[in-house]
Amino acid sequence: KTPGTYKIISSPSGASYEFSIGDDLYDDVYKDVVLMLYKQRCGTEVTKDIAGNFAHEACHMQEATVYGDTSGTKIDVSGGWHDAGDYGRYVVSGAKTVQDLFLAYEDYGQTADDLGIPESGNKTPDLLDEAKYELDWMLKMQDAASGGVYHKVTALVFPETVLAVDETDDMVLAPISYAATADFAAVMAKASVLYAEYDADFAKSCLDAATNAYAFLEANPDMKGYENPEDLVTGAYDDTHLADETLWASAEMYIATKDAKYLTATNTALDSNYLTGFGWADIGNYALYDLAKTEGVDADVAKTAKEKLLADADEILSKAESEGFFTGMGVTYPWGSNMTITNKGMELLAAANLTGDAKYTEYAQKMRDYIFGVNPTGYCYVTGYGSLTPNATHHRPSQVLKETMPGMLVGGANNNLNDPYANAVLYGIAPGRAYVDNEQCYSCNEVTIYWNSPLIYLLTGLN
Ligand code: G3I
Ligand code: 9MR
Ligand code: ZN
Ligand code: CA
Repeated sequence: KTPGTYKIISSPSGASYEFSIGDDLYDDVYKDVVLMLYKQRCGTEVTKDIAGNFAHEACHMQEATVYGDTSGTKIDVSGGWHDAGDYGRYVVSGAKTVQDLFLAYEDYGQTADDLGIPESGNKTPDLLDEAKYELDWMLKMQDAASGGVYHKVTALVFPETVLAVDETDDMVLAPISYAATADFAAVMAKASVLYAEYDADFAKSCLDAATNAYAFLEANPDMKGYENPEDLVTGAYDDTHLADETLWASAEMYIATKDAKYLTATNTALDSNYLTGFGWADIGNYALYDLAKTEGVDADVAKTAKEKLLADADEILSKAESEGFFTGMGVTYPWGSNMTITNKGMELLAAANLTGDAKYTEYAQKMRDYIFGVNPTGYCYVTGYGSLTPNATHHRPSQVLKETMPGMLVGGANNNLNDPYANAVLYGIAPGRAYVDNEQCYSCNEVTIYWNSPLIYLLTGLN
């Protein structure tokens, strides 16, 4: 209980890594994990005073062409965050990131205006400022005529290992997708509620855009999941289960407007075969949680949502209790397992918020501890922190600069060995140990905005 730096020495194990006891241990890492999003900003100057060597001039200012369009029409879709170690900008992963920031702001009154972004001190909470950077871009990704939202903007292929300003290939807008449009409708509807007190005009444009996107969903109920056209080989974010996307869009439209039409849609969606989760693909919990916690929601709907979310959280808890590292991952660590685990932490905190039961919080803490080193590899999976920390991430700016950007959560253990390097060096290794700190191992050592964002939620809540 006495603040200080310690190690544990035992026989026959020897000495542990040094560790600290204190009240403010997560303050620095919190700021860095948030600032990672600023440093991923595209289409604007990223300044040296904040980003150090990761500063850059406005990148990816090329106007984009809609895939397959030969008319010569070019569209300005500058802005948003680079998704990951690549420079693509994808709507579904961006929406998850934004929603996590929204929840951190909303659930814990995280109104800090001093996190060190250019908008700090402007009297708007920095988490909302950072989210708005992505929302402004998302608004450009909507086709005004149909309301549909383009799935992503990237070049046709992933860039070489170059800085953002040096990816000068033509930008292509992938076809409109159902998932992108639904996720867009959901976060825009929620934005219309959250920004009302800070920027009424912006809030209004968010609701208009959400309404227009929702109309697209209604007009295209049978649209199939997004698939990359053959010659467009950047991230697919492909998902064939779209009932959860429909649920999320309907729920947020209902919450934002209280319109009976969206209540009916929400009820219909709650009866459908949707998937839970706080991921980029399985996202039903975003709807369930907001329906369960928001005042003024129809009582039956709120009750159903709460029961379903708690049943899911209890399953996470019981699996977690049965394992040595308390994550309940079993023998499958998929690509981005650190997101799976931080998402579980989010869900447990959501359950704690709905019930006041400290058991959920205790296990949410264990999810955080796994990320910071209580795991089978001993790595602290956040760059720049811990005794053993990733130093060779699949993150193009870090690779080119030969310096690891701090505050990035890597993907972590992945026993599906989804890249050649992992296949070569991790074959046969136990699932939770299937991790290697190597730049080539993009299926275990890349970083993304939506792996950082559930960590932001978790750290905000636990703080
Ligand atoms: O859904 C199944 C689940 O049911 C199963 O239990 C689990 C274990 O096998 O697999 C799950 O599917 C995985 C899916 O992600 C959803 O988590 C796939 O195995 C896995 O291959 C897939 O990986 C995704 C990867 O792209 C390849 O599509 C990652 O989640 C996703 O984060 C990653 O995203 C890339 C972008 O495309 C491009 N930018 C970088 C980014 C991060 O690497
Ligand atoms: O760099 C790419 C990374 O962002 C993606 O997550 C990953 C999977 O889609 O693909 C990476 O790009 C690799 C490509 O798929 C295959 N050739 C090697 C590329 C990495 O150097
Ligand atoms: Zn860029
Ligand atoms: Ca601010």
